[in-house]
Amino acid sequence: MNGIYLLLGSNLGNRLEYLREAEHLLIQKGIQVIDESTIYETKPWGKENQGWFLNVVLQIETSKRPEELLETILGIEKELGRVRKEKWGERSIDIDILYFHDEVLDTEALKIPHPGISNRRFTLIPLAEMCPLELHPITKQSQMQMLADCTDELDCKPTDYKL
Ligand code: PH2
Ligand code: MG
Ligand code: MG
Repeated sequence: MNGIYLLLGSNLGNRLEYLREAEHLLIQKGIQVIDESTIYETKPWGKENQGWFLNVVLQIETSKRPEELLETILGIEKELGRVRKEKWGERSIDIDILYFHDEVLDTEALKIPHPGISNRRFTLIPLAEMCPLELHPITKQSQMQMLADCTDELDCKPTDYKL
């Protein structure tokens, strides 16, 4: 995997505005956004009775280490008023680190690559759009291969929204 990829998601309030604010704050904190996927409207995964999400993947560049990047992200989630109630529950903004080049980290606070990638269409579809041939650093599968093998069938619809 060549690059750092983040997944942004929102299913509360003005979802598009939360994604835009999150990108704006990332840039304000010195993180460069070098590519972005289509924005998708996606059926909630893991817990059904909540609103649909908007999801987008950003490719970024930063001189920060992964732990520092996580600190920045948690600060932005807080700034945008995220309240953590339950696992997989609704949220105004969620920012997850999917890949950090070929780095593998497994601590309580931070797991990279994100352990959910291979079974979530809302993550694999934008990744397959942006970097279809890049390999997962552990399984060595491409994003395209992972999408083809994925058994998740939840809707993930492209939108015309722009960040
Ligand atoms: N995030 C979750 C749980 N479920 N479902 C969709 N469609 N999109 C998400 O971003 C999402 C989810 C946990 O962070
Ligand atoms: Mg998440
Ligand atoms: Mg998260």
